Amino acid sequence: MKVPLNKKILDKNEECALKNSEFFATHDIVCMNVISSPGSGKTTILSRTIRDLTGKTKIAVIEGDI
Ligand SMILES: Nc1nc2c(ncn2[C@@H]2O[C@H](COP(=O)(O)OP(=O)(O)O)[C@@H](O)[C@H]2O)c(=O)[nH]1
Ligand SMILES: [Mg+2]
Repeated sequence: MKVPLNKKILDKNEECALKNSEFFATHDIVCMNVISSPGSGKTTILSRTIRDLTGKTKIAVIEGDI
């Protein structure tokens, strides 16, 4: 008899990600995750991108700190 000892702990996370993906797709939203070390230039590149796209498209940033 096989006794499973592990459980997928990211199930909820994947469910949530799928829901988000569907929402972005149906609303024609391009969503990207930017992750890198502190001081590597994330804020700089976002600020510049937002400046360049102002008036051309709507853009938003959600900041998360792991
Ligand atoms: N030389 C150089 N410095 C950069 C570049 N991008 C960002 N920086 C500088 O690196 C520092 C950290 O950038 P920041 O955007 O705050 O990094 P974040 O912590 O990833 O948000 C700042 O002093 C920026 O001016 C780049 O392409 N070249
Ligand atoms: Mg930053």
